[in-house]
Amino acid sequence: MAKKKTIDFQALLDKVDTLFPTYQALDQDGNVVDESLVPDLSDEQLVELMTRMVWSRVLDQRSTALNRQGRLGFFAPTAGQEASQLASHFAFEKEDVLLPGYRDVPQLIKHGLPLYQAFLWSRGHVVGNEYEEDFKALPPQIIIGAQFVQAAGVALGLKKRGKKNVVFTYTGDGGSSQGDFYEAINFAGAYKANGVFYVQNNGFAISTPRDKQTAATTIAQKAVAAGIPGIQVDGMDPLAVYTVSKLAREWAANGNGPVLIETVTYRYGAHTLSGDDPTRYRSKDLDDEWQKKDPLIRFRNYLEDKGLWSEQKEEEVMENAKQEIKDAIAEADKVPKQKVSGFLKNMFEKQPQNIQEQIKFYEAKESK
Ligand SMILES: Cc1ncc(C[n+]2csc(CCOP(=O)(O)OP(=O)(O)O)c2C)c(N)n1
Ligand SMILES: [Mg+2]
Repeated sequence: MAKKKTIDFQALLDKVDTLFPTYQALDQDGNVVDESLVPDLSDEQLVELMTRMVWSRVLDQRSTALNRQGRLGFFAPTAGQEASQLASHFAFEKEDVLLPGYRDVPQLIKHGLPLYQAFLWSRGHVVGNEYEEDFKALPPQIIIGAQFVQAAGVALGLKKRGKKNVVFTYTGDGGSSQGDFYEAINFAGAYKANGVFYVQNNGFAISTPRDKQTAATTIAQKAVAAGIPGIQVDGMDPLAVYTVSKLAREWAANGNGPVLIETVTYRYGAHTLSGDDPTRYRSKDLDDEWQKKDPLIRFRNYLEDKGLWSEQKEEEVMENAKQEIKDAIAEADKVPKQKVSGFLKNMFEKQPQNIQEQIKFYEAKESK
């Protein structure tokens, strides 16, 4: 009698785990641990990247204060995620299309959205969503994962037009459980569309921990079912995030199809400032452990060793950022209060008859 087949299911799982190592260039003290992941950036570019990350930390602090003063509306804190957000964005071109989530406002501003408009978006003011024709981005998506499906469509459009540009989009660990996430990477994979898809794994979807989100050891491995490459990168390491992003962009721009990148990161603050209290689901020990991995600490150490950064330089960057934010809030305050007619006008390129009627109706009302 033939010997019956046995299957070592545990070995199947263990094998998958070996395929998705975490890419890291700098350890938490800023020492190079993998020279092959250190990008060829000029001194000026390295300083620019650090400047953007410090700027983002200041924006986070000031936005929190402004929110508490009632001068901003919706705000999703970003501190801790600077490498994941700004070092990834740094790898893309102006002509690449950004589809951000609600926490990705720093990338959107660095892609070209004027800061005062970002503040108006936070206040729910329609002028925050009025983009210049040639600005390659959509407003931040609040529906979890929805931007992934839109990104798949944009990516296919770029491909069909023969563009060497890509779309890049971000969701979170929670977003990676949504149907939209799977549908998007599957579709983009099938059509080899020009997309780079990020999952910023900050360990929590509001209060739901990562281990309740999926049994998969990494989120990067979810790429396998879509037939596309998936990479897990240390999301607190700006150099590794940049290098992986740059290579992924090149791969996708050259028509090889999309890439999924998981950045392993942490948000220090609350989920949003609309009533979340992280002390109810996170321990201080966990917070402390992640603070030691801070992307600013390790990049500061790295740059100081090269003689490219100093306390004085950082002070200067922080002061400039504070002034820029102050000016942008003043500019946002000058924008007239929004009107219903303004909302309606922003809806369609060519207004259908019923919308035209409604605009007329509200304009008459608003002029009284
Ligand atoms: C379709 C949908 N379901 C639920 C929500 C409510 N919601 C807002 S944020 C969030 C958690 C998202 O977590 P994650 O994807 O990890 O992103 P993070 O906020 O951690 O950056 C949920 C469930 C939503 N906005 N959209
Ligand atoms: Mg999350």
